Amino acid sequence: MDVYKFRLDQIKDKMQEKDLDAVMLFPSANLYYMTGFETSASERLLLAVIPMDGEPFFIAPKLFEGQIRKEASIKEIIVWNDEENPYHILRSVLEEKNLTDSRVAVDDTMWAEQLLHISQTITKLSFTQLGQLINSIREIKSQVEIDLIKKSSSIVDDVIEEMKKIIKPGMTEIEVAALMEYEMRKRGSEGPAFETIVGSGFNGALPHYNAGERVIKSGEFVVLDFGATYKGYCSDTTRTLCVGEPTDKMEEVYNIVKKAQEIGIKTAKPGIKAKEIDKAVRSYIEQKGYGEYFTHRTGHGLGLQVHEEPYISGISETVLQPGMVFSIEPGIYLEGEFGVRIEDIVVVTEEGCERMNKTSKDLTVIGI
Ligand SMILES: [Mn+2]
Repeated sequence: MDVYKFRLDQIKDKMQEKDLDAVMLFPSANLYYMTGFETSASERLLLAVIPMDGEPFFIAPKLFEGQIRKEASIKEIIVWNDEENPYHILRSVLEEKNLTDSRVAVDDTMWAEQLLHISQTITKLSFTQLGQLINSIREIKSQVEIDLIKKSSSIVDDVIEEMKKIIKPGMTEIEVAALMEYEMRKRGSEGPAFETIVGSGFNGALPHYNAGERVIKSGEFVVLDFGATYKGYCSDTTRTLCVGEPTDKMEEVYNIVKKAQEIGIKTAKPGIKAKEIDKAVRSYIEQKGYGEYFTHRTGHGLGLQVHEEPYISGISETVLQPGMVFSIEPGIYLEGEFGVRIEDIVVVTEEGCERMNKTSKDLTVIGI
């Protein structure tokens, strides 16, 4: 069956459960997932509306008409031009379709400005968040989606191998990030899935640091955390490479993180709760005396977005099922000294889980 027809049926089942009359999608991963049309959000109102009864339709600026016709699974497109008021047009379309007095689930990332305009123009609509309803569909990946995430992951794996040869003391973090992004695109990626992290020395102890002008020195760790997008699907991996020889402490911390990450992978299997992975990983790090330096959850789901359901945290009651894709990425961060993080993406299988990243996790000395 056509993938978009299948997804439409799935979302309609959920809409029925929640007693919704329509779903309104804004330019987002959800819009791409449901229609095959991808664009970034802008000040021009562009929506896909999925009514419970009747056919879905787009309301879109004239300049997008051709692209939507080419890419989207939805055939009805109501266009507006730059001289018109799109909210008035939306109101008359909803009147025509008998939808002005209805319960609508809206995309979580819809701009407040646009949602407020809609609610002020069509006053009888009542709104709820689409969030969990569509996430519960998106968190189980199809084989086609799994293959795309694997391809995206193989791109970043290759880039790590490349960087092992390229990174030398004296380069800045930004230079390294630029080369990583170039190498990703060279391998077919549309662009980075998020801002590339190159954290050298003490910057590696800041988990969400990006990349700066700091010069990489010998005897330091450099944390590379980055992802590609491939046909919309993200990858996300972290390797901590050692430029020059590590100290005993660096080696000790590295091996604790590596072991903890492997424990996470061994724990992941269908039927357990996501929090059990976090617990297994965290208890090992605690037992080694570094518990207070592991300051974030163990992982996050990934697909069209780099962070999505299921989240692998100490409070996540989500029961793992085959087809769920997420990261396992413990870290230890010693402020002012250095940080270590190791991250793989895994997919839950019938028996356990499969790693999508294949690059070595052994302590690797480079740049000499
Ligand atoms: Mn990650």
